[in-house]
Amino acid sequence: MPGKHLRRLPAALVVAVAALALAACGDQYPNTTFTHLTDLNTATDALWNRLLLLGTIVFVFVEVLLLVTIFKFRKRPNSPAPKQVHGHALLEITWTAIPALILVMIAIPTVKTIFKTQAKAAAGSLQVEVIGHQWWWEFRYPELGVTTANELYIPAGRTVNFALKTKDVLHSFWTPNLGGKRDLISNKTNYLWYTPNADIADQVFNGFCTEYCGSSHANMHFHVYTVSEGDFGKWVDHQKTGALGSPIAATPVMAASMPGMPGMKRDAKVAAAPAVNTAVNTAVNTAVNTAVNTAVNMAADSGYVFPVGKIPAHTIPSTPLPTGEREVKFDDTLLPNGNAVAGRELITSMANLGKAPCLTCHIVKGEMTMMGLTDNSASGPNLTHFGTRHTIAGGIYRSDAKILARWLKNSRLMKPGSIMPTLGTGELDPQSGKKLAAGLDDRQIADIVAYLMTLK
Ligand code: HEC
Ligand SMILES: [Cu+2]
Repeated sequence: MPGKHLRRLPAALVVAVAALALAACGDQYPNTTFTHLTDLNTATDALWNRLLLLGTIVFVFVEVLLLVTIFKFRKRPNSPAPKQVHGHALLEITWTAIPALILVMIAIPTVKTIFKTQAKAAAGSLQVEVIGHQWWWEFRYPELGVTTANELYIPAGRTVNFALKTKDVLHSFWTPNLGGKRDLISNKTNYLWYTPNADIADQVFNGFCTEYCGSSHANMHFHVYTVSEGDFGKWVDHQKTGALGSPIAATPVMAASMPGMPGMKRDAKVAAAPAVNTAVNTAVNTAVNTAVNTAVNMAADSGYVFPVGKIPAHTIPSTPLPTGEREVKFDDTLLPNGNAVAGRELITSMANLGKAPCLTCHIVKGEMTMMGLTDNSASGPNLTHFGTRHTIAGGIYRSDAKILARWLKNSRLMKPGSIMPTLGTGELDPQSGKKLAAGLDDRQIADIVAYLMTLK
């Protein structure tokens, strides 16, 4: 009986609406964008509220009118033809004018907000270059000589101006809690700025790529740490120095403009690198090894690092180690005995050993073997202060020895599409379908892990 079902409809509707309203009351939305944590999100939220209110008024008005019309003027037996309104000038002007007025009421706050948030950032803002890579984020502070990856430090209370660029395809930069999102477009710089509220120091926020960019798009996260001005200063002072234990004092990072063909520049320099390496290596190795040893042994002064204890659970990467076909097997008992000095030797001599040298793709500022390479020529994350970062691989894994060892052995199983090659001996490279004949064994990887962890 259709009538019986119809009578139940209003009750079902009430239940559905109530369920929806209740669902909105939960606070299970740690990545919500409806916050007032920055000026940008405050403005966006105010606009959203205004449009939602206007939209709701229009919706209710139109629906009520519609229902009234349907019921009141429905066809009855013997009812005469209704009065026709075709050509009724007043009516037509009215129903054109009212929507126009509503659109004006929507347009004014929208355009105002667009102009406000698209204007140039205030002079004196902190400049940060955001460079998208498949599939990780590079963050540069050109005025401060700092380059880092996947973890962004910004001082609470100061406006930060992001210059958004990409090294390859389109990406999009979004920290829902703080603001965004804006695209990173090839051969063009986009800008985005916001001011984290002064009272949100010591917090961590999730960031995401929100423009499909290839096989590991979903694995392209980052984290934002809002810190006090004082802590930010300490962090910068340390990050701009060379790696701990390195023989070279801090050298200013090349002002970070993106060269058109970074790959070509790198290749030329890499070709010249081995000769330089051998000459300088011999000269400084002893000194460096002593220094690295010292760095390993002493409680290293790594400036300010965001304290682990203050990182909320929802911002800690929880990607499990791959299992089944994608599992990377590693002898974890080797890790506690990894030798940092041997690891460093290995990294700096891999070119000579005929293996894929880490330093063709990575910068460790202050290492002698890095001479001639600039930040702009690196195609992988800057590792100078790798040990001060809490996450790796586009923020999808925690940085710990077990995970790192498997990453070095076969990153392509750990992250689909990874540009970093498979490096473990006998490992299957899922991209070429071939097993790697000459690579690193577990012992060597354990040593490299130990070295990387000293890069505080
Ligand atoms: C062909 C270039 C290339 C070579 C060679 C290479 N890497 Fe990488 N490496 C990358 C890229 C690209 C990433 C970023 C991958 C991602 O997150 O998707 C990466 C990521 C990493 C990371 C994680 C860094 C972070 O902050 O997320 C570490 C550590 C690392 N590489 C160490 C090494 C070591 C050690 C070697 C040599 C044994 C090496 N890499 C060789 C390109 C390279
Ligand atoms: Cu993406």
